[in-house]
Amino acid sequence: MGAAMTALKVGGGLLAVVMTTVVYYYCHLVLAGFPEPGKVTIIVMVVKFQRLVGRIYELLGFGSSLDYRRKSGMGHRPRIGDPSLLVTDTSFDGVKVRLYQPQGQDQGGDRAGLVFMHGGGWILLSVDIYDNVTRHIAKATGAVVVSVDYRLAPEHTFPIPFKDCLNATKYFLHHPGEYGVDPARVGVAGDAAGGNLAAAVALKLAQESSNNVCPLKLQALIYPALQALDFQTASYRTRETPWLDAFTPASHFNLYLNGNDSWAEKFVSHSHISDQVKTSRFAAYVDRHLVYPSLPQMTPRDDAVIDLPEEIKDILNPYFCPLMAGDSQLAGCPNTCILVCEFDVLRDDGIMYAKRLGKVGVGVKLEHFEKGFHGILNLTTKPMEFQVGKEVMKSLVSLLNENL
Ligand SMILES: *[C@@H]1O[C@H](CO)[C@@H](O)[C@H](O)[C@H]1NC(C)=O
Ligand SMILES: *[C@@H]1O[C@H](CO)[C@@H](O)[C@H](O)[C@H]1NC(C)=O
Ligand SMILES: *[C@@H]1O[C@H](CO)[C@@H](O)[C@H](O)[C@H]1NC(C)=O
Ligand SMILES: CC(=O)N[C@H]1CO[C@H](CO)[C@@H](O)[C@@H]1O
Repeated sequence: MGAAMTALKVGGGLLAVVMTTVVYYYCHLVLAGFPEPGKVTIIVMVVKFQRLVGRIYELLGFGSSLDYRRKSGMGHRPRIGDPSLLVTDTSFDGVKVRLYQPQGQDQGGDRAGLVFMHGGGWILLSVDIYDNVTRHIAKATGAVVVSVDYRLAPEHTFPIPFKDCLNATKYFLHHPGEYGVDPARVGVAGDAAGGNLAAAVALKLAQESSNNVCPLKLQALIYPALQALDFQTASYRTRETPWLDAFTPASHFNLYLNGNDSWAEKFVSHSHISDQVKTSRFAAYVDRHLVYPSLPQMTPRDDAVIDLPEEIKDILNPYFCPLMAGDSQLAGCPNTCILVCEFDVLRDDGIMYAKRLGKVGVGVKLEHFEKGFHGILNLTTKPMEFQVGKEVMKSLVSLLNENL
């Protein structure tokens, strides 16, 4: 009995080692083109393992795999004390926020302010997980940073997360004195889904203000997700990564829209919109010509019928998908910095937005990171510290210092 048990344990252990080695080398092969493939491989393995456990968790009836992903590894990290920064959890107009106020060197009410929307596909992550990112930005720029704890989908669908971000930003713009902030130096920023929310807030504030002039000084968008019309852009087709394929953003956009992802397959196969919509001005807003100027430019039809099913009609709403804004609306946007990564299905969304904003006269800086990949902004800390992650963070900080 004892011997059998020992044999079983040794066998199991050996099997685990062999499987891990095989998976490691397999991932390594797939990831040949990536920077620092060894570390990327470990991330892929952790992500795949988490997804697998999530599925088992769901099968066993403990809850949804989303619950598991929210609870597990991506859970709450402890906050680190730091005398140079006053960190407060509070609320702005009923919206929960974490406020980072740099201490010392009193700037007499002249500080810049930055409202930050975190990434995570509108369904995951939190101000806690981004604590290091927002803390670092506040310290490196001397700006007062507001990290918005907006409510998440699928429990809270569009427009709730957007409205939370909008309300928090407006409150900050209306009470700058309380935080020593110069109201003329306030910007918004965000990564991935947070970039979508930041861009939507900037569009909305420009629309609401007089003469279409945005009260914000800057929008800084890091690999933002900006459209749900075309999941077959060049980057969607050729820049999938093991942790972000085309299906994932399609699914997340759907969860944000309707609280379920029953349309996601159709989004990916481009069968969610009719041939009419494919010839409309909305399709021209995501024309590949914007990314590859050598491709012919699409001429939209004025009479194209916009026959979207009720359930998904908001994919044309610019506050849901900022790339769907018309040129006159885009012209009201504040100065813009967009950071995109080569290994990212969302690369072209960012490039298209930069090109369209530039065409209507908005000041735009577009930075493209050859070795960057999606999610790199929060991979700057040991043990998962990437050179390119540090470069993206460094660029973001200098862009904020120069433009805010
Ligand atoms: C956001 O602001 C609007 C208008 O002031 C208000 O009606 C709404 O309740 C606010 N939402 C939250 C979550 O505070
Ligand atoms: C998904 O959400 C939409 C909009 O709320 C609803 O009409 C539809 O029935 C839902 N589909 C599923 C499969 O739950
Ligand atoms: C980093 O952020 C991205 C979203 O931009 C998210 O998908 C990823 O899970 C995050 N990684 C960690 C370790 O929090
Ligand atoms: C304590 C900690 O995690 N610090 C890291 C936070 O992120 C910055 C860059 O974004 C790193 O330089 C720090 O080491």
